[in-house]
Amino acid sequence: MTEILDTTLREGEQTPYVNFTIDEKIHIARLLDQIGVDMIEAGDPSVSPNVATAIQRISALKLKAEIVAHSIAARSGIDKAKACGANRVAIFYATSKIHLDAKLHKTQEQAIDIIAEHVAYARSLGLKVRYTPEDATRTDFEFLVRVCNAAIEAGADRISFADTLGIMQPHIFYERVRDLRARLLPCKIDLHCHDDYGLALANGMAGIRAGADCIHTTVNGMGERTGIPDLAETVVAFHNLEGVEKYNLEPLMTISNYLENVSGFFLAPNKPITGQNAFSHKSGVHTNGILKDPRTYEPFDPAILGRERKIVIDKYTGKRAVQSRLDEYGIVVSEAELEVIVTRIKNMGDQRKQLFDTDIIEIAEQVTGRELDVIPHDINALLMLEVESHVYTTSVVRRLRGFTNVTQVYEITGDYDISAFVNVENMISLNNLIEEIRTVQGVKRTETRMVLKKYNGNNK
Ligand code: HCA
Ligand code: CU
Repeated sequence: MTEILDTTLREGEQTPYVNFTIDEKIHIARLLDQIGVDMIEAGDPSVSPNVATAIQRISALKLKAEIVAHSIAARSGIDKAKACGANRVAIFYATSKIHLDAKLHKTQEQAIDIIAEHVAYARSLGLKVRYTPEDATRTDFEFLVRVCNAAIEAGADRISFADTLGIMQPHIFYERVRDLRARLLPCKIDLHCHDDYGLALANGMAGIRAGADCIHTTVNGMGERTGIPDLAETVVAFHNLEGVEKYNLEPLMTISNYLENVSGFFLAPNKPITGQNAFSHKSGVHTNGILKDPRTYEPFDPAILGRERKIVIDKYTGKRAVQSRLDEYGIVVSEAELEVIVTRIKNMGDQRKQLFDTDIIEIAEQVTGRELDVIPHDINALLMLEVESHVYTTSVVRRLRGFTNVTQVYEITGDYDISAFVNVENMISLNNLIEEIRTVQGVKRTETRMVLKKYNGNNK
């Protein structure tokens, strides 16, 4: 049965400019446990006292997942892993010629001794041990087999076959994993595939086919350079394509969004599974198919992720898509009117990049000559803002007061630091205002609440 080790908290925190707080790490670990990942690599305790504390706190949660601490081959690191209460230590030591010569200044024989000694030491402390030959895919294969078997003999029950530089291709990786499986003493094989050529998940899936047991992931594919396989892509690919049903798909969007918020590392719109456009359809041919039967252009139902499909209206749009959008607003038009509306939309789309629903309704109003009062005007909304911990709340307040549409600003206690009342003409202005406020330096997170009805207090 395929296993997943998620290393958002270790490899993911190696993403340039990303650091998590201890509380954020705990929240991430809980969400990972809800998804049901088999192992959580919680950090390398030698990196900093906070990393060590986070591992300790996560270990104390007694989650279902096994908690792994990463460590270089040094007794001090292994001792820290033990002190954190981790179930397992993952000891890494590079094995490729270039790493041994240029970085570690060790011979192959010295490396074997160091690895076996530290694996045995960790075992003597009662820790389960994974050994990772870093840069394994550029390591002489015969040496790789020797070094891994030495680690297994010393007590490691897992080997992480690390494609540290992401240089593998699925067919080659398949053969390597198959050969490694055949030559290793009994152990589980993890696959740690970097995504430098965009092949990480494909390599991982090929490796699982070849007999490996576990694939490493991070939320949103974070990690050194271009990262490693994305958790959501991995879970959904294994679920839909390989029939692996043991993971809970529902929190995948939540954890992806949470990571975007706390890391400031945002997804490209075309990112598979979790990207904004993953279930958006644009051309007339596609949207027409989707409206008749979504299976025409959707590889799977977005509802399995709690997502909805979206039909983009612009110059590529066909009649059926426009009609369905007008239906959503309860606007009924004749076939002749619809044709004119579509022509105007196409003309407008030729000139402008993005069409909003208000534009479409405005066109429908012009064409039908009827007033279609479906879009709310004069909107009041309450914006809740969380401020970055290192930024003064008052400096954000000052900036907010500079926006003409912001009518009142309050510093508050609780989950958010500031609430602001805004008054805008329509939804587009509200969207634009929120976008602008989000770019204010120090604003970490916003939540918008639309005012449905306003009442005055008794003394007003
Ligand atoms: C690194 C180490 C590692 C380790 C992978 C693992 C890699 O180079 O930062 O322990 O499974 O990519 O080799 O992330
Ligand atoms: Cu890595």
